[in-house]
Amino acid sequence: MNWLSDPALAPIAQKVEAGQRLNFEEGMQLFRTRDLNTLMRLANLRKTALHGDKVYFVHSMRLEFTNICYVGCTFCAFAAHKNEARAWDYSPEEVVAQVGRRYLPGITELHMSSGHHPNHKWEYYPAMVRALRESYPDLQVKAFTAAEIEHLSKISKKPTLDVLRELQAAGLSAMPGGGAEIFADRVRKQVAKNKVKAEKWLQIHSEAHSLGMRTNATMLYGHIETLEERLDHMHRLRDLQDDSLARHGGGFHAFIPLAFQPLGNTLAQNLGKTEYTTGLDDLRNLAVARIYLDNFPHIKGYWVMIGSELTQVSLDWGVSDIDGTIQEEHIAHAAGATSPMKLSEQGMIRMIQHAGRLPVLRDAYYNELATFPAQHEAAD
Ligand code: V47
Repeated sequence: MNWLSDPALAPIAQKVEAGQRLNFEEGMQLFRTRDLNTLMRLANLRKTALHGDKVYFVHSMRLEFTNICYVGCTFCAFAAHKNEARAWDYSPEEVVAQVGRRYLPGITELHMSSGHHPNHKWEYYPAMVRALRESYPDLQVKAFTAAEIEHLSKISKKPTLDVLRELQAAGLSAMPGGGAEIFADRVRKQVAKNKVKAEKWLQIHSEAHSLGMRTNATMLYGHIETLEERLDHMHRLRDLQDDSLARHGGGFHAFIPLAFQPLGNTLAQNLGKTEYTTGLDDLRNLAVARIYLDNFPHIKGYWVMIGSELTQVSLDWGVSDIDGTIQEEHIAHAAGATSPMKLSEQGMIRMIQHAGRLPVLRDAYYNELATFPAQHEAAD
């Protein structure tokens, strides 16, 4: 039986089945199609060709060392002025103490990103990484978005490559994918006009890749961007990944779509963007990413922003990684995320097993630490 209900998808399906790359127009057809069954099937095909039944997760901890930030991104509800009562700002010693407060045996990844603090000196940052590595030698520190790296370059008056090199020498393991937002100028001017430019964001990731550091890439969607602008964002990432793979033998681990959380930010207040993304838009976006970003090892379903129920469904839509247990998250929750603050390891295993997949516990480098085959068929 031929399940295809959109004839425009026939040549695209052939290409995906043959493992061939899609061009921009074909990517747009995937975004526009109403034949969501076929979109799901093709994304699942690509995901299965790469990873079989495996779905990855990490036992992790999140820490935002300060929420003080001068940048003023219009989607952000996390940033605070330093005189506000809700502002916080940890010294390197306090960062270590905060990690101690959240630490659980088995946690391997510490993911940190924060505001652009107006007063900290450059020395604060490598000192913090060093202090963490000394106190918790088994924790892999994945920290500092490309936007933060650019900020550190400005305050230290060092080129971004040197900033990365020195942070790596202090013990930085990998970089998260934040700060990418939407690369297209039209949108960037309205949502993040004082933040790192698209070209610089890409350059910084390229530099990290040249140092052998693996990074991630995000895309903040569901606000004022068009579907073309989403695909343009993915296209620029695909180009950079080609380059990094050719020149440095590796680059991005994962692409992570971030669903816009609409509360308490000026984008919501000034442009009336007060709605959460819809479930089908989230799934469609993940599926297009899985098919279009054919050189990315993983597409991440981020349960904090789309909820754990939809994240479980997304395992049929191209997702091969569901991030981590986290312990405490503040950026999305400040903007209205309705998910819990953390998940247990057991909860993540159950979510994956009950979707008929094989849970794989990984670390920040994607080393496989354990697998959890289901003992019996799940009834619920
Ligand atoms: O950089 C801020 C985004 C990012 C909102 O690399 C918002 O593994 C939606 O980068 N609605 C931080 N998004 C989170 C992030 C991330 C998350 C999960 C995994 C990884 C990874 C990285 O969150 C920020 C910004 O792009 N953001 N406010 C909001 N209202």
